[in-house]
Amino acid sequence: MQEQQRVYFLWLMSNCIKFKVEKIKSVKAREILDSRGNPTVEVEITLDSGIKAKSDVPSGASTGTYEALELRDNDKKRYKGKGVLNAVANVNNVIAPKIVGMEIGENLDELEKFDEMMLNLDGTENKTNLGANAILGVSIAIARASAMSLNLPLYKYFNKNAKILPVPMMNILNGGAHANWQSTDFQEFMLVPYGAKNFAECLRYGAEIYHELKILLKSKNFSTSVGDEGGFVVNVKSNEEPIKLIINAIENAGYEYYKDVGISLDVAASGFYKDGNYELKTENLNFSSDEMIEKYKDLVEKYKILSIEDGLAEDDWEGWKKMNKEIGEKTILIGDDLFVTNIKRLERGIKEKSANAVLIKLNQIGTVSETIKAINLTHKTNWKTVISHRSGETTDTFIADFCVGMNSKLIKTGAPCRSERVEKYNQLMRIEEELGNKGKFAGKEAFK
Ligand code: 2PG
Ligand code: MG
Repeated sequence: MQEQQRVYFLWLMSNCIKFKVEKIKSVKAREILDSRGNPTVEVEITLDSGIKAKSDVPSGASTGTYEALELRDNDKKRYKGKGVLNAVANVNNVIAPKIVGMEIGENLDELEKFDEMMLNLDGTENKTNLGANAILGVSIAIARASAMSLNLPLYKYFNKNAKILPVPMMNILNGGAHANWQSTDFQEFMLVPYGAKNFAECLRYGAEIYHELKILLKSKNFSTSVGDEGGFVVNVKSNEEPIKLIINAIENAGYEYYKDVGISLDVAASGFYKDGNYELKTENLNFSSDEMIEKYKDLVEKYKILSIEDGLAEDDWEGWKKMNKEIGEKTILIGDDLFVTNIKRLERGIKEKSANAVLIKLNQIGTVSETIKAINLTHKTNWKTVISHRSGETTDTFIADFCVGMNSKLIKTGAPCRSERVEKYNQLMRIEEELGNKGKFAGKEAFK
């Protein structure tokens, strides 16, 4: 064959392969363990071409009441009832037979078709038949398989022009349910190194401060053991003390508080909301909604807290409205348990002006497509999104790519410690490297 013909032939072949629509050859789910040693669902999809895409589903501890159902076996003889063999069987026996042989999608509309099919198969509002853990495992694996078959990095599957690297909120002091209620009532004290020049530097700031904090805690005879998200669990006497410790560590690491690195909080207030009041055990206080708002006003004034997540409980709609009116101009108010990534709750929040940002967790709603709708609505409203991990995680890095692909300027995925947390940050560094000059670190813009 002439050289020219040979080149043409090879070009033709490679394009035929590229444009050939692939079919799903097999779908296999299995039970694996998450970072807390609890079972979770893993789904593996194989395409005709031999491409294999895997996804591992995360799991929360301080879960919102209105989240889609995470199906557990409740068989007390296995994993204290936490097994997920039923969810696994739902993938293998109910979902797989429907989707094996189907063409894999090339765009998000086609992913939505798969998701809708699973929603119909389930037939309930909260995914109580098949389980959100079963459905989400398949949904993510399909998205990943589609990206692989298109030969695209995962973030580009969501948006070919994606270029924003998010600012991480790193949870370096763990309280609430993530520390077995042995520390603060507030659940998360997060470092936000938004003054760095790029993502990799941002991560360096965070890790350096994390290590300074460890030295500081040791010098004050505090424990340096870590909680579910890799942050330290410290036996302090108030919910304010960790803020002071973190500022100290920031300065010890050679950074300027607020200019280089700020602080964000996830109070996770639903966890200590009892009979209409907020029970702050660390401080021996029982606060009304109004008193909580006063407390936040004070903290925002004193420390210029960048954002407060779940400052009030998931059913305290009146309180949220008031809180947003009083401090929504001064800080970012993020709804997590309040919205549970659910369009219906989000629409109510937008109407009532309850907050100005939304925490996005795929497994709260249970499909990639529904999550995308929640993000799009939030951005359309000019509210911010924070893409989030769960306290029970695996080394699956889907949310890193998803965050970049969805143009979200903020991500929270734990401390710069423990592989299941760090892997997401490492993936963001890889994406930053790949984007090169085209990449843009969100930096302080993320909070404007
Ligand atoms: C939260 C999350 C993640 P969990 O409350 O924001 O940090 O915790 O996964 O336990 O709900
Ligand atoms: Mg939260």
